[in-house]
Amino acid sequence: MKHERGLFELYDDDPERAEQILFGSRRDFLKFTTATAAVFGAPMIFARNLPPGLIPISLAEAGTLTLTTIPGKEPMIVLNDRPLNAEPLAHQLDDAVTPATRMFVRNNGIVPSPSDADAWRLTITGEAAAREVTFSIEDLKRQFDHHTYQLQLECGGNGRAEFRPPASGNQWRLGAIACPRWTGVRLKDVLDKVGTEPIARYVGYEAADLHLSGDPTKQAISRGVPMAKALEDETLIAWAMNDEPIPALHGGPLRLVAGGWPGSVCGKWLTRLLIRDRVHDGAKMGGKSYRVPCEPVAAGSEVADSAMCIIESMPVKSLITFPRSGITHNSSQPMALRGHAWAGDLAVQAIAVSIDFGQTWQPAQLQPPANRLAWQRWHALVTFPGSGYFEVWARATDSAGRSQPMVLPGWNPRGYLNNACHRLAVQVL
Ligand SMILES: Nc1nc2c(c(=O)[nH]1)N[C@H]1C(S)=C(S)[C@@H](COP(=O)(O)O)O[C@H]1N2
Ligand SMILES: [Mo]
Repeated sequence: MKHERGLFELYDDDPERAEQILFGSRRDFLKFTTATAAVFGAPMIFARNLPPGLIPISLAEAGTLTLTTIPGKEPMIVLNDRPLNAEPLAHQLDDAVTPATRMFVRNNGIVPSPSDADAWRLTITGEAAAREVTFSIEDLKRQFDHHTYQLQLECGGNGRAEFRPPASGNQWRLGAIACPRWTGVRLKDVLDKVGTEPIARYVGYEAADLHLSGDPTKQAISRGVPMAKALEDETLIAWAMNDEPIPALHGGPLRLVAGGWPGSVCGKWLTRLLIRDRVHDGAKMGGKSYRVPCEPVAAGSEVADSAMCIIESMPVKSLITFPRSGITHNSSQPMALRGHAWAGDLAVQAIAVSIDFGQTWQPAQLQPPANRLAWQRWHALVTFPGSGYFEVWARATDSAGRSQPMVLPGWNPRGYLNNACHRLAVQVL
């Protein structure tokens, strides 16, 4: 940890000195080595393409890989244990469908103790509800058609750790994304049955977790989605994840899932849905929470709350999930790569990879999604021109033609929406 912070600080304060330390007088030879990470004295064939000030990814990753075991999970990076917030490494996300054991956990409040699904109740109410109706999970299962979709869920703050100046909050790296299969009923079918007034504008959720202060009059989080998103086929009130009851850590026995938007709209431990006649004003809907400057601002700016807009669809993004960063590879063999790409409400149109710090790109093979709002698998084969230190970069483009930035996108006060290209360190022998 200490080493990483030191290196980032050095780059922030004095990039020229940082490069001097890393490369000495030869910019084509990475001379820095550490015992904890795959960093080595190695030539860099494409060194002239490495943008000045960009820290070689193997160094940015050095020393940060302390993994902790959480019940029901593979060892992960724990960012906070009160409340529990944890994320896997990129290579742990290699499954086409994310298993619970490898899914990140994001809690804002005190996690409720496991509850009896039979006793669980969900009440639909609000100023724009035609009436108030309370359902048991059994009622939902009996009264409505069941639907299963694979839906991506990414925390709005995924990638926050890279922002400079730093943004407060959990320092997510890359792993706050998952794409399990969810089963439940369509929110739209339930709203239809309850009845909504023409003034209906938003659906907000309330949940059973307590505010961190323990004060029962305060909510940990109560967000939601506008009617148009609520009425999409894929927006579910779900009781199952990957054909099992939703694990307690992930919001079981009942949660909302609206794929492609910040994960914070997907209320866990769902107790009430409010059909609102206005933009929902629950906890973490206002101020700087899950909101970004409506117009781009300079890094480090003060931004008035009135100039902040609610995040809706997440931006296009991708991960390299195989191989893992820091591996060694024999130069005589091509290297097989694979990963996922996703694009909020949109589909991914293309994905390309680069082994020369973005100078040239080669298209990867992209598969269609299992359904709308599910991430897409991609594969590529790259050949290295010799031995040394290389980085593999992946860049996806959405169906509207927007691509991932190669380095950090627009700074914002809370460090949301970092969709910069994923970079992998490879030592080629
Ligand atoms: N009730 C409740 N719902 C919640 C949260 C929470 O803290 N409480 N966190 C939200 C956030 S910010 C995210 S990113 C996702 C995380 O879902 P997961 O923990 O199942 O990965 O749940 C969302 N739903
Ligand atoms: Mo989140």
